Parts: sequence; structure tokens; C-alpha cells
Amino acid sequence: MKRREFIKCIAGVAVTAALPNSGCSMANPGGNSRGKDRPNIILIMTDDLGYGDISCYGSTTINTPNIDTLAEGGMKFTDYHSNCPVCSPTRAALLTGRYQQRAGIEGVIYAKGPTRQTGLTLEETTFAEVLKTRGYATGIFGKWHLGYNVQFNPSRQGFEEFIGYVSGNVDYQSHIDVAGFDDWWKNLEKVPEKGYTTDLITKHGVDFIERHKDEPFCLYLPHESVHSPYQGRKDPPERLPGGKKSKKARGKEIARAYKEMVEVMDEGIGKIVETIRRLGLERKTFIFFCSDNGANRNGSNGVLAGFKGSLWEGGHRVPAVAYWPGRIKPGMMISQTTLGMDMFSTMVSIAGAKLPAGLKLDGTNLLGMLTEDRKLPERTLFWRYRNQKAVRKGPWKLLVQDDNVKLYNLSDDLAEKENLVNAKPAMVRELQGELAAWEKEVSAGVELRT
Ligand SMILES: [Ca+2]
Repeated sequence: MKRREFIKCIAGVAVTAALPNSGCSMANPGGNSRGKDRPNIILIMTDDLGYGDISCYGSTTINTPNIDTLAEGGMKFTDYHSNCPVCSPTRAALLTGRYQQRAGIEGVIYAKGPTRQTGLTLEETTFAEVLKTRGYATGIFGKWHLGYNVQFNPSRQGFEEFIGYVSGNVDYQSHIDVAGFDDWWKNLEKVPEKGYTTDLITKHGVDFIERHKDEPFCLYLPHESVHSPYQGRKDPPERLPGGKKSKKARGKEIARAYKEMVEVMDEGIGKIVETIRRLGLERKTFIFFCSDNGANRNGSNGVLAGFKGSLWEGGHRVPAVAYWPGRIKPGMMISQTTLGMDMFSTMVSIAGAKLPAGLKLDGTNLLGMLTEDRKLPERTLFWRYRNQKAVRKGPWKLLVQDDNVKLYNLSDDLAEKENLVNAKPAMVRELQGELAAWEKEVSAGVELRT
């Protein structure tokens, strides 16, 4: 056992009383039961899907009846944000429950160039590792994007089962990444598999649920849809073996494929929910759906300004839906401000798990909000990506792009049109002060890896 894994193992022991065995084999820490009463967790994250890209968020061109049904039967979020307007940092925050800056993952881990060699270090504690200590079966099927090298594989970060890809995107048919490498894994090895990525993610998700129906499970389904390349189910591969490329979708072909990519994912989500119902698990399964950042110019962010990569609202305010019959009332609409990193604490609370000693999360537990409509504690939230910084406190949003400072009141200006920086100097100063303190604290002793 490597030293790091040993430390993680010890951390796991610290959170569970009376483990029946030592070492990292913690599949059954409860001893006398397999934890049948513990709720299951399904976390579905879509890629680059914007605030206006699905029908329950106002799309008139893309139909997502299955996600819409979850929203109608559960809670729809109007002020949920990804931690970053791009993939890897959002995922680092989601996995660790902390600002991604603490893990040094502030930018994309690219398939080409020096960042390809880095990833989320094993010292970081993921939600999968904590849930495992409560006897949860843990699986991830889909996109990882927190390190290409096998040393950063999700199998080393608490996921007992992994099938999918480690890069930012693969060809939906050939599963070749941007740099020309085959990128389809089963745990620690590359194991090629035929099929359309979205359908494979659904297939393995359904299979995982069926195999683990008699024990608590945490299923993380990070979909590829609707990230480029733009390919529908029957479209040919664009990236071919040996570095060859065929023609890319353009113009109307992109619009046609984009719609299909979202709708095929929605169909897959329907199959996941149908499996839960068929197995009688609906009332003991918490399902959360969200996006990892806003849409690019091929998609829609509704009324919001900006796109993927930007700290305007369109870059990070994204769709999110929570569904849990019997616990979350149907037809709920929630306007409290929430963030991807809140999910760690929320899932740990749902599972009744304890955090390893010394682990401090930045995210907030949303369970009371979800099930009892409780108000979250007041807090100030921060984003930082490249030359942009944003601060959110109540309705106020400070946006800093290089030296250009803007202030918006989102309660009546969601599109960020009226800059109040001159009208509200005291609020600007207050948020600037909080931002400076946060930057100092969050980056202390951390080397940025991306
Ligand atoms: Ca993304």
C-alpha cells in the first residue's frame, strides 16, 4: 500500500466506529447489516449544458421530458452554480466539497501540453471515499477529467467501479481524445468498448443499480453530452485511429446534433429513473442533476449574459434538479444560491457519514433546504478563473475582469445590464475586501497545478 493510500485508509478508520476489519476494505463497516436503510445517491452531471438548454428551463427546441418529470416531481433550482465556468475545476470542487483552488485545480487539465501530466492529488478526500466508509458501493461511469495518468484514475479516489474516459471529451463513437489517444477505461486499464458514449454511460449506470440494489450505493454519472464533438447517435466518428480525422459537424449539423445529444441523454436519465422505480427504490434514492458549466455559443444560457469560460452568469449559473419522492415535495422551485461544492456535504449528510478528522469543507449541507425548505445560512461565495473573479452576497454580484470592476443586483437584473459600481461604492468596497481575504486564505500554501 502506498503511503498516501494508507493515510486515506487511516482517515477512513477515523470516521467509522467499530470497523469489523482494518485496511482499506470497508465495503461493510456497519458489521451487522449492509446498510439497507441508507438512501442511495445518484449524481448526474451533464457537460456544458446551459441555463436555457432543456425544456423545463425554457428551451423551445430541445425536449427533455425525463428531466422535466424530475423537476415536476421534485425541486428545480433557479440559482445553482458550478464552481467554475469550465470542466476540471468544477469537478475538483464537486469531488472534494471545497473550493477547487485548495486542490490547485483552477483551470482545465488539457489533453495536450504540460497539464496532461497533472491531476487531482490522492491526498484530496473525495465524497466517494467518505461514502465508502458508510458501506456505500461507489461507481462512476462517464467523464473524469481530473488527471489523465493512471496514478490519478478515479479507481484511486474512492470509486470501486469506473468505466468511461479521463479526458475532457472523446469522440462519441471511437472514444479517441483530442490528442489522438484511445480513452475508454475499465478501472485502471484501457478496455475498448463499442457504442455511443451517452448510451454506454446509461447502460453501465443501469447495470450498476441492478447489481447493487440490495445495498446502499452512490452512482456518479458525469455525462459527455452536450460537449463537443457534435455527434448524434448515428453520426460517424470524427476522430479515427492513427490520428486521422474525418469532417467535423458545422452550422446546421451542429444544431441538429446538439439537440439530439441532449435528448439522448434525457432518454438515458429516463432509463435510470425507470430502473429505480422497477426495483422499488424510488423513495430511498436521492437523485441530483446539474451541469458543470454554462453553454458555449452553440447552446443557450437563456436570458443570462456570457458563455462557458466566462464569469458572467451564463458561464456558471446552470440547471439543477433534485428528486426524492417522500422527502422532497413535488413542484418545488428554489431560489437560494447554491454551488456544486455543496453536494459533498449534502451527500455525506444523506448517508449519515462522518467526515474524516481535520477535513474542512467549503460547501454547505443542503439537506434541510431540500427536505424542509429551510433557509441556508448567509454566506459570501467566490469564483476565480483566469483574469476573472466574481463575488456573490445575497443579490449582489461583484464581477472583476482584469482591473475592470462591475456590480450588479441580480434580484432585478439577472442579465447583468446595469452596472451599479458608481451608485453603490460601499457595497463594492465590502465585496472587494471579502474577495481579497478569500484569495489570500484559499491560496495559502497551495501550488496551482492548472
Ligand atoms: Ca464542461
